[in-house]
Amino acid sequence: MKKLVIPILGCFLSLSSLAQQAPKPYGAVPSARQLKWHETEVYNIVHFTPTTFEDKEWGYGDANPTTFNPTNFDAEQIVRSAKAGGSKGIVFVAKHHDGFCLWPTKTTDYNISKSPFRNGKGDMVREMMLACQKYGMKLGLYCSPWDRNNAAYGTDQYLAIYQAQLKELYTNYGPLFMSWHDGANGGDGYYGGARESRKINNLTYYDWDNTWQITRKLQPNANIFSDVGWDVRWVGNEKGFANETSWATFTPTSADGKSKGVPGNANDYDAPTGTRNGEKWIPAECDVPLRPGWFYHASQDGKSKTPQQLLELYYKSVGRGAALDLGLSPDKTGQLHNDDVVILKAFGDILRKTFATNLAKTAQVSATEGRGAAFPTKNILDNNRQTYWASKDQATTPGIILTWKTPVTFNILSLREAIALGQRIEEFKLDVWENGQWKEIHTGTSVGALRLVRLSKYYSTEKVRIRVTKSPVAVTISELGVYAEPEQLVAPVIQRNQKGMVSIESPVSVREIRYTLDGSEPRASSALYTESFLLPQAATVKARAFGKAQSGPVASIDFDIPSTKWSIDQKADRAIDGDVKTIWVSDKNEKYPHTLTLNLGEKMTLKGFTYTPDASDHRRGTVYKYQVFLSDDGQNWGQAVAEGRFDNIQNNPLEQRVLFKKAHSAQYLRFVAVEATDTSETVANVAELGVITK
Ligand code: FUL
Ligand code: CA
Repeated sequence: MKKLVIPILGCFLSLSSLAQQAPKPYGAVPSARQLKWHETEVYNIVHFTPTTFEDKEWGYGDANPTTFNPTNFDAEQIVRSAKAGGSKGIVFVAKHHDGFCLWPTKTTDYNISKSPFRNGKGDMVREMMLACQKYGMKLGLYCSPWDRNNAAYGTDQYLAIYQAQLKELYTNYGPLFMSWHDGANGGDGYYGGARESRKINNLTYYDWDNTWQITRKLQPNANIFSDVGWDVRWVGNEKGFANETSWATFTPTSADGKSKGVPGNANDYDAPTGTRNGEKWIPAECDVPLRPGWFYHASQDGKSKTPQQLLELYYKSVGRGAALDLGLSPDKTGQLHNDDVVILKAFGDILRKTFATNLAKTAQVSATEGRGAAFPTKNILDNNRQTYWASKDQATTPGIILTWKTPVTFNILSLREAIALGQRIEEFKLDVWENGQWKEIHTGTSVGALRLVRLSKYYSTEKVRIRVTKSPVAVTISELGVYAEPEQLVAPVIQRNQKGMVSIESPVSVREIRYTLDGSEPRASSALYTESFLLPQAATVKARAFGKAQSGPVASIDFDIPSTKWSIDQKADRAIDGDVKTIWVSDKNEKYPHTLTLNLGEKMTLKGFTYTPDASDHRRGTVYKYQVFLSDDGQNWGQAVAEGRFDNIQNNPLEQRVLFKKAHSAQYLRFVAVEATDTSETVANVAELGVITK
């Protein structure tokens, strides 16, 4: 071994004799590929296919390729906006469930060359790749295993087609940082004109063991994302966050629930937390769309998450050692809606401002039970995740103290472990110096790649102490930060109760809130909100907070007629009380179908209906197949005026808006829940049932 020689007090000592050994790795550790992925933290999945032009979430696979005609597609606008939003990569959906390939593939005619885009000469995957290269962003690709267009889907022939698509994508578009695979649904589709339901076994049909070897061979640095691994696991929900305690280690459970392994079943009980001392290093990715759906819908304009909501998701995903994969959806022009561009920029600005100044760098740093000169405290402030401070072996409760000459004001603490040596810390406490003594202000758990503590208020202090209180082995800390977030104006929360009273409130204190009822943007001259008011008719309420020099983001809610005069059977008042948090659940002793009959109190012209499912964590009975009937008298019912399925409702439990083929006049509406997303489920849930009259 080559010995480094450094002069100390005039004599020469070899560093290797001074240096302590590095701590032994603990448990499962990340691969080099995963270590790179951990540095990505925020990236964006982009959905843009014929499904955008059909205004759907899941294309059936029968859209004519000529409908795919973006007038102004601009990969650079998308990538630039993503980057402004703090993102370091794009996962481009090269093929979604509808089967339409956005590159000129040899595997199927159902591809971009048959569309008017760039006169049939276009290759959108390539344009995305070039834009990513230009802006220094990583590229990943998602090619949906479920293909609702392909005639071979469900048969043995399809696997070869799918694998050939992966080979094309992994060969022609440069190095990828991720190969992204979703839950691989099977079910009804066009299938070359068959229009039938084809069920497959998600765990065996795609032969993942061999299919993923294609990624390993052609893209050795691409992290394989799927429900449970190999490299990155789904966090188990599409809400965008991991649990407060979140381990990067994971032991997936197999399909039958009896053994362990990948591929295995995604289950939302384990995935958000991971497994302490799990068999493999498989950190979580939290995917969530910026807008309510993964695809663009004009009806969802104004409903994008606000920069402040994104910030909360950031702290609950990236700040818990996971990644945030934020969905972006270009509109029919082929660009992101300007509202989304503005939101991303504002979100990115807050992140940049917050993390620009690490107050810890101006502190004097001391530590207890350190491992010696080879692992100095300065390693936690050098912006290098590989260098770290460590405690002695056996020292599992060390502390780090930061001291400033004059008090600093902060609300964020950031900690990283040297994860190449495994995830070690189980619990730590944060203290501030107040009135001549330590005051404990926070207890945290798992750290791993990153733990961000966002305190509920700002603290001013001249001393901060971090105490590790539980770890099975010696502790490592690779980076430490103390930050202050800039103060913000937040979108107000608009609500209307069953009596028709609208209230508008800001989650943080603001000078004033102004609102409009005509769909226009609230300005400094719009109506000032002082107290709740009656809104007996359908209207769009928009509201925004105004600060000293600037205004906040706009909150917008499209209210239809209020439910003041309505009544409903089955004791289902919770389904019409205007509150999505109160849920009606059908009688446990009854089986599907479940029926609710709504009396609107008077005859009116109905254009459609809405169903809002329970969105809570451990919900049961999300309705998938439905029928709707209308009646004048509650006795005579004609044929169904609407029937179908709520696309992707299980993973993304949003309000579903269904328009009838034509408007009907009626006083009674009957909602029939035909089947749940889980076909073995017996109960149905309804958070809200409503009508569309506007
Ligand atoms: C899910 C899909 O079913 C959605 O349509 C979307 O692509 C989301 C990112 O993954 O599994
Ligand atoms: Ca370091």
